[in-house]
Formats: sequence, structure tokens, C-alpha cells
Amino acid sequence: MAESFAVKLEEKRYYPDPRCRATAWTPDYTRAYSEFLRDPEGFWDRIARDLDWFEPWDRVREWNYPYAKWFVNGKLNITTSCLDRHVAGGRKDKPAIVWHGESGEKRILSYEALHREVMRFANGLSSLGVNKGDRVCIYMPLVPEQVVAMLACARIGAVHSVVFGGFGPDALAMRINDAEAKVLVTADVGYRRGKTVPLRKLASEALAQTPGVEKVVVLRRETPGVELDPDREVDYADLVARAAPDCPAEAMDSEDPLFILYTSGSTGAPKGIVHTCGGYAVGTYYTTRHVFDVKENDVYWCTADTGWITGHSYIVYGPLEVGTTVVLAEGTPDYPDPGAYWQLVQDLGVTIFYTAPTAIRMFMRYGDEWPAKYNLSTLRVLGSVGEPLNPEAFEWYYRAIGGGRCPIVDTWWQTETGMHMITTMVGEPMKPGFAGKPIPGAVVDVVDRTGKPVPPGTGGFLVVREPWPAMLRTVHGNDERYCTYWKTIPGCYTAGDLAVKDEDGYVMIIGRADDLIVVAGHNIGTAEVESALVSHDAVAEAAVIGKPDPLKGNVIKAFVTLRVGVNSGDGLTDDLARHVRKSLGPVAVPAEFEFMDRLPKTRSGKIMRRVLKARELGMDPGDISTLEE
Ligand code: 6R9
Repeated sequence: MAESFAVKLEEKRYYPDPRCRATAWTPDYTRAYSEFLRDPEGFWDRIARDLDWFEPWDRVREWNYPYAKWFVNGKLNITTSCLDRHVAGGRKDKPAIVWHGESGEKRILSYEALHREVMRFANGLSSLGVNKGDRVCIYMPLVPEQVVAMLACARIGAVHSVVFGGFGPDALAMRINDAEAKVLVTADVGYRRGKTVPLRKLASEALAQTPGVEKVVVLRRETPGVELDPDREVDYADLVARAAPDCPAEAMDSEDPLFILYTSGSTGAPKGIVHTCGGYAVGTYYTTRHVFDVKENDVYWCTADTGWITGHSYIVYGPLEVGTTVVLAEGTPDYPDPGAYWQLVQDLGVTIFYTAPTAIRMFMRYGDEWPAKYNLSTLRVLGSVGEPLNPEAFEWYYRAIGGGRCPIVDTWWQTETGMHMITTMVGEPMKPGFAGKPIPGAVVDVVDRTGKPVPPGTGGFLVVREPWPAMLRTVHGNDERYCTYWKTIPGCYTAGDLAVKDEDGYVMIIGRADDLIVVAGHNIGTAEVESALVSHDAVAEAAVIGKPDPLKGNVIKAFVTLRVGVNSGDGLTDDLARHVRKSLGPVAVPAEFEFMDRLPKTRSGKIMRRVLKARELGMDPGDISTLEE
């Protein structure tokens, strides 16, 4: 690819209500950022003091490129900051988890109840022989017990490896074996779109390939309960009932591992990203509080699954550290109908709502009438994560969901970063299409291959220049892959994304570095063309790929899904081509269009362009274990 390329930047701004700014935890971004830059260690030191520690740290940071340690020699257990201190400090009866099952079931766990459940299950795990440092795999639906299982591992210093309940047996087996998990926690079934997902059965298939697993804990949801294998399986409820109620929190070193979470690289086997106790606790606490601006009476809902990093950091650890009320909902956004989410926002009085562009575009596709039926006036802050939030989707989200009132925090980060790195802090002017600026605490840049910053308006590689507390510490069993992150561009952490900054320092994410298409010598980001297509009234979603072409090097092929009620006849392709030409210019116009019912996506909702490309070119798509069914 060429060293640098020009990107056309839109200049539209949205100004939040000045009251947002006045009451925000970070009321003045510019000041907070310069305070951080002046004394990064002092900045993080002050934040870390908000959490519970058994023993304080000697040094905030030790940087031995490419290895970082944070809160060196500090001792803590993240669960005391998530639970014990709230129970002791006046939040005992405050709802910690408000759970809605797909079948209409409801459960509320207060901080006290969650604390109790976690301690009992922690003792239950210990009784199965799980010790500090052992790995436990969690393969569960989105039920409170999934959160309990994670926290119970953390309580006794076991390392959890959560595998999303939508994965099949091979993906599960690979992750269990790589992490060398000795216990698996699962459930008989999950519920999805009115059907059951036979998790225990899928797990049994995986277990045929995982000799290291000694015991399987099964949460039984169906009645009558399935019969368990007495040699290997243990009933979740029995285990908890037998367990002692009190479980002191294990004192963990800041740098002890907290969890492993697998992320699929664009090629090769999934990587087991390792996060540690101290820095991760501090990074998730700070970003949850400051980016979402969480206040005491908020009702916070992140619609991700706990099986993704978004769920780890922003359903479980960050929100509980902050002591907020977390909504947990099993099920899908458009089941039983496209009003399902808005019904829940209305019923529970949700104030902070965090979702993914793929969901927002799906709602756009169903039209304004669905959210319009519900009272969404409790919403105060909206969030987005996972993919670029294209301007069209931003505007719809802002207007149809936020009522033109709520700041949108488009948060750029990764499994590897563990915490938010770029966003537009609440109260700052928002620019559709731009995630925003580095948060106070992160040093982010857009550079060329040598690490030299590229000028505003020029695309380049998105990097992080300085270590940050919640950064990954290694790739489980493959430290070389860890080093690659820091050595691809010397001295910087390379995120693998392409981005561009504008004159004000706002960062626009163009897409993954492997999603760049070179057409007749011009570098074109997939996200740009897709955004242009989505801004056409007929289009719901779009994915574009490059196809080799003898003349131009590559041409663009677009795969498009249409909004409900639109059909693909009557010169629509000409109209779409004209539309892209008008917004991006002739080089970006797709040479081919194909209309589809749905696009191939990962289970976390990211469009898998390489699957489209492989199909188009008759190539092997590589590892597709993360593809939705
Ligand atoms: C949190 C999460 C990381 C990749 C990342 C980037 C894309 C995430 C984004 C975004 C544009 C945002 N990504 N947030 N792109 N704007 N706000 O999604 O982690 O699953 O590891 O994916 O997702 O490409 O590099 P993960």
C-alpha cells in the first residue's frame, strides 16, 4: 500500500447541551488531557486510589519495552472493589444486576445478593480443586450466573476464559485446550429467538477433544432438569448449596493474570489475550466512570454479550467497580419484534445505553416508528463500539434514540487494549464519522510505516505510543505474537486499524489495515465507501471488497442489504453508483453491486469482508470459527 493517502473529511459538528459538560466527571477535556500529559504517573496514581487495595504499589509504572508493569507490587482483588466495598458502603440493597431472560423471566440481584452468590460459587470452585492460577472456561448464555462465575474465579485468583455461547464445539475445544482449562462452567441451554441453544450438548462434543478438563459445572435451566453424568458433571445449584457462605478474597499481585480472552486475528489461530489484575481494574474503572459519566442513579445497559471484551470491561468489571445498576438481557434486538430493546429501556428507565453500529443500522432498517412507540426520555448518554459508526447511523442514533439530547460516545478500543482509548468525552463537540480524541490517559497517533506522524487529512496506521494500564500483557503461550504488536512499527503499539486525524485532532477510523483497497493507485478505505452507500435511503448495510483488475489493480465490489420495503430493481445500482460518485468521487464508485439478504458477520457483529472476498475469488476464507451461523 502507498505510504500515505488523502482522505476527504466532513466538517459537521454537534454541540451537546452545556449542562452535560458542567456536571461531567471530566468537565474539561483539554485540561484533563494536559494534566495527564504533564504527569502520567500522577494521573493514574490518583485514579487507582479510588479502588480497594490490600497493599499499595511501589511504582505506578515500569516500562521495559515492549513489557509494561503497572502498580508494581500492589496487592488487590478486583472483586472487593466490585462488591465488598459497595456492600459495606451503603449500596448493599442497590440493584447490581437487573436481568431479563428472553422468555420474559426477570431477576434482580442486589449488591449484597451478588456478593453472596459470588462467594458461594467461589467456594464451590475451590471444592472442585480449582486453585489460584488455574484456568476455568466459562461457556454460558447471558444469565447472572455467567457474571457470578467470572467474579468467583477472580475471587479465588483463578483465571477465567469466557467463550461466547454462540460458538460451536470446535471453537470451544480449541480455546479450552489452548488455555489448558481444568474446569468448564456451562448451562443446559441458552434461549435465542424463541429456540433453545443446546450448550451442554455442544460442550460435550467439545469435551471429547479436551482431555485436560476434570469437572464440568452445569447450570440447569430447563424443567425437568437434564440428567448429569455423575463422574464428570456437577449441578450448579447443588455446588452452591453445599458451599460455605464466606469466601475471603485472594490477595493478587497487580501483575497476576485476571483472565484470558480469545480474539480472532485476520489470519491464523485465535489469540489468547492476557489481562492482569491491577492495571485492568484501574483502566476499566476510570473509563466506565468518565466516558459514560456514570452517576449514582444511573441505570446502565450495555447490549454486548459477556463473552466479548466489551462485556468483560463494560458489563462486568467497570460498571460493578463504579457501583452502578447493570442491565443484563438475554436475547436479540429484534425479537420478538424490533421494539424489544426500546421496551426494555422504557420499562427499566435506562439512562446509559451502549450498543454496536451493526445493531443501530439494523434498527434504522426497521424505521423510526419502532423507537417512536416508546418513552426513551430517561436516556442520557449513548455509546457505540465495534465498528466505525458511519455518519448516517450517528445521525439516526442521535435523533431517533437520543431525541437530539444525548451525547454519543463512539468508543474505539480493542480486546487487546482492555479499555476505551479514543472517544468524544461527554460535553465535547461531536463530529459524525469521527470516534473522537484520545481519552485523557491514552497517547494515540496516526503514523506512517516508520512511526512518523502523518499530517491531518492524511490516512495512516493507528498506534498507541505509550503503555496504558489495561493493555494486554502477552498472548497466552505465544509471547512472540505479543511482541509483534509493538515491533511492527518501531516503538509503537500497532492496532491494525487505519485512521485519519483532522486539524482538531479528532480521529476517524477507516477500517482494518487489511481492509484497504487500492484502486488505480488510490487508497480507499472500505468504511468510507460503505458509509457513502449506507447514506442512501434504500440501503441498510453495505460491505465492499477489492477485486483484482488488470487495468486498475483493483476494482470495488459492493455487497448491499436493502431497507425493509425496498427492492433492488428500477435502476437502483445506477442510482447507488451516482450517489457514491457524488460523495466520494469517481475512484470510489463500485464497479459491481450484489444485493444480499444479510452480510456475513462475526458473532460480535463485525462484517467479515474476507469471507465475501474469498467467496468472490474462489479462495479459502481462512479461519471462520467466528462467523455467525
Ligand atoms: C471493543 C472491540 C477491535 C476492532 C478494532 C477496530 C474495531 C472497535 C471501534 C472500531 C471503529 C470504533 N472497532 N471499536 N472501529 N470505531 N468505535 O470491538 O474489540 O472485538 O477486539 O475489536 O474493532 O477495527 O481494531 P475487538
